[in-house]
Amino acid sequence: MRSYAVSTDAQGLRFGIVVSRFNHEVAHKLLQGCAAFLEAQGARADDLHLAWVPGAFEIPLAARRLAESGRYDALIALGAVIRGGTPHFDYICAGVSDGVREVMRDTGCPVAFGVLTVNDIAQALERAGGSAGDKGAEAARTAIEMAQLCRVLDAPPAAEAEPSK
Ligand code: INI
Repeated sequence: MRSYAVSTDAQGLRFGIVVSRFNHEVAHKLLQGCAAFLEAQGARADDLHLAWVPGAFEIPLAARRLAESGRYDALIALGAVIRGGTPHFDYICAGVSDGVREVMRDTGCPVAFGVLTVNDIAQALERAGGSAGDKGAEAARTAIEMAQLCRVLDAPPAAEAEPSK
């Protein structure tokens, strides 16, 4: 069996990051983890372009505009949706996850999903660089890996497009 190479090298890649301002403390932590990971892997700060949106529900529209621009190797969606006492949570979660999936499907641009869907603020903070990991950094890693994989899969049939042994 042969596999296409996995790369987490972000040198020379350009990323669009869409961040929901809602639950801003969590959003800033996710962004911090995301940007730190991208830069640690070789991305230039100038190649990380941020689009702030009011809430997670608005993420897909901004992501679609960025994807359609053709300027980015991958996008990253960040935010936190926190369950309240009404079904609102379910509509926001469905809107953002379906919307991001549709952007990927319609444009072919990878979009890493770093939107937390949690029961309370404590669960959100745990996942934004706390005891349960750093979903911002995880999304960054996914974006790099998918950008690199798409490059290899898109390459003309030549040595570099061949799966390695
Ligand atoms: N947006 C979020 O990003 N997180 C939330 O927890 C949230 N809650 O709880 O309501 C939220 N709502 C705003 C929503 O995303 C839209 O901005 C709003 O409905 C206007 O379209």
